Amino acid sequence: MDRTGGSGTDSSSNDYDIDGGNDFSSLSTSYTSTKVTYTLTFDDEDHPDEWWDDFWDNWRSVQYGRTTDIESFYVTSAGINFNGIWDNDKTFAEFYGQHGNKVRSYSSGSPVYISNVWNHAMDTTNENSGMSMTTWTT
Ligand SMILES: [Ca+2]
Ligand SMILES: [Ca+2]
Ligand SMILES: [Ca+2]
Ligand SMILES: [Ca+2]
Repeated sequence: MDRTGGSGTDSSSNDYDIDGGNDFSSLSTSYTSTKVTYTLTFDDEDHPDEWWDDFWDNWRSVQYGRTTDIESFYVTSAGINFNGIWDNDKTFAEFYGQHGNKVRSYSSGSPVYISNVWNHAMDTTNENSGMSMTTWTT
């Protein structure tokens, strides 16, 4: 799921006003004998507050030389590993981007919710049942 722009309030009563242009753009997969890594690229990352979004986009341009957002998770026999990008069970418009650590059990076809929080923090459960969703299948 991703906000393609627009404003509203999430299920934790956090307001958001997203400028958009932050679509999920590509998925790459890499394999080792014990691990499959999924790397997702988004056109942008949009903070729920427009002022902070401009500030953050500028900072990311300087720091990373890009405004695209790249996140990854991986699957091993232990499960699906969201270390560094787990949503901490927060909802979309939480002020601070979330970077929790979590391993979830995995079964083939498990959905991954890739925009539970605006910074593309994710989980295998949806934190934003009141919001519209876009689904991709691989
Ligand atoms: Ca944007
Ligand atoms: Ca942005
Ligand atoms: Ca969660
Ligand atoms: Ca991000």
